[in-house]
Amino acid sequence: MSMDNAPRETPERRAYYDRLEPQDLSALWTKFSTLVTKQPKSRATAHLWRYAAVRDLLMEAGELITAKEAERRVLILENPGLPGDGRVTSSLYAGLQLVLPGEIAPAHRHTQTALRFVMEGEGAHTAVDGEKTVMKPGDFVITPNWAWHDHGNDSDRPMIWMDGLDIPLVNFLDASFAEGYGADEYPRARPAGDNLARFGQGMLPIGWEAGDTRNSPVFSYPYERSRETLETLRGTGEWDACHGIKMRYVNPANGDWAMPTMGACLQLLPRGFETAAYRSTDATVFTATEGRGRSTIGETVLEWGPRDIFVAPSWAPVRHEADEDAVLFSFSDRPVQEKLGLWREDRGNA
Ligand code: GTQ
Repeated sequence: MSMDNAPRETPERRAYYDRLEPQDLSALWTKFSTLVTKQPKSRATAHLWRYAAVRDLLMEAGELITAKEAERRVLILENPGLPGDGRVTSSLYAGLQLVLPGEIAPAHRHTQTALRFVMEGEGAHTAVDGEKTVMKPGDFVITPNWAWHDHGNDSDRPMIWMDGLDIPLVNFLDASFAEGYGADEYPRARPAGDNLARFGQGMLPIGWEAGDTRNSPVFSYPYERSRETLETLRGTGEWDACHGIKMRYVNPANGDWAMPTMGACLQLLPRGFETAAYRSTDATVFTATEGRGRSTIGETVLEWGPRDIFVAPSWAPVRHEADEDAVLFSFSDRPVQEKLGLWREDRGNA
């Protein structure tokens, strides 16, 4: 038998296979090459969601249901190759969440980890274990698993952010627990911005005992700072052929990714830059915060502008071209794959 082809089926073998099924058995040699593939064969496809189109539908949802009744008023970005599954990649979930002025999405917690990437609006907040963080476009905010969180909007404009969660991964492991707090807001524990002051300034409180460092003690990474970082590094001219200038959001307690199950990055592609083809085993969700360009993912060419969201499946070659200075936010399950010794990349000759 070869890795690629199942052994020939004979009438005797067929009759035998038919007798296995009622006994809840099957013969490995008939499905070896689909169970143990020579390389990743994702059902997920490359796809792009136009922000304007999703936004229109999300605003319609704003008239259909309150954030409170919905618990979370979100339109899920479903990968066309995984229809109906609530998945943007095989392991991850993404959605766009709307909180209207005056609304509260009530406090709850779950074993799924969440990230937020702010698309639109300013002045609304998310609270993690009773500490508010006020959000602006481009801010990256994390909600560690099992942390209480509620969202509120005291501003006078709609607030929309992208949610990324490890829902499919946690459900695959049958490890989902969730509970409501029983009140709209979890009691205020610390002043807004406390986490950033304590842990996000290149300093740590003296005598601080890290304890469980799987999640970053910083849960808000303001765009202003990340964007400035990219701009400062632009001056070095040290462009990576596959990534331009690309930074990952870090857990300052241990240098690891900010969350154990999802890794997030921000990258700058200057006007006219074309990246070399790159592939890796972590299927990745991208959104542009600034600029326009196109990404060729396998055979699919996706034209993107600000706030459009697109996804690249595992192991599909990705090339980005920037028509204007462009900034891409991205997230994937890379931290999980790295921990398990599964993560691979292929930089071609770059
Ligand atoms: O904000 O807690 O998009 O629990 C999906 C599930 C957001 C949230 C989602 C959630 C949340």
